[in-house]
Amino acid sequence: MNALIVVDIQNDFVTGGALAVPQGESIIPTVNQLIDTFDLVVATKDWHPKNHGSFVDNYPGKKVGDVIDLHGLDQILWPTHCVQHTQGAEFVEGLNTKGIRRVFSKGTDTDIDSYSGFYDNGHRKATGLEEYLKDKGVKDVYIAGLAADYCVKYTALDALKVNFKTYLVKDATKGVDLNEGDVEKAFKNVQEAGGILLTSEELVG
Ligand code: VGL
Ligand code: ZN
Repeated sequence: MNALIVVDIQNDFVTGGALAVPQGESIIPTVNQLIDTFDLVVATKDWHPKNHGSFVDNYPGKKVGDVIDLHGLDQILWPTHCVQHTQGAEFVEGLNTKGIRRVFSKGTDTDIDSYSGFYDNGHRKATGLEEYLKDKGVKDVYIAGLAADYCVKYTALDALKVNFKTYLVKDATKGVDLNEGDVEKAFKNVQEAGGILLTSEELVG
């Protein structure tokens, strides 16, 4: 059984959003094609409380991209984004949400961030995604969405860690690229960890 995991296609991660990924919205037609191709599609949502520990606004004098120690883990500071129940946290209009069977929230704990859709950055708490997929007999996962160099990358790395055969759909993701080359590096990291890079064409035909 295969599943498609659609990562964080939320208003704050596309043009006009608080943490806009350059051209983030451009992947939506491709992601919708993928959604039509898979029998099982799940999605993640970045879903932060408004005082989340990754938000730069909580640290006077700090700027976006600075790294702090958040309860023992390195934490990049981000603009306030994807606050629970706000418009910025909603799926982008045009995404085929009807094709999505279940949504898993992450980043809900103020004290720890969660780039991966499976586990928080300290690998302490599960979102339920692993159990859900394994209960359904899923062996292979295909990953698409935003952002390539953060949540997509870490979702893929965690998928590999918990023994899914893991595919990353290169043209169905876009990155923040805080530092030039971050997206290419992310692809390489996933590949080196055992992930398979492919294009939507190879799936949709
Ligand atoms: C993300 C930074 C902070 C992502 C989420 O979805 O890639 N990036 N929170
Ligand atoms: Zn976030």
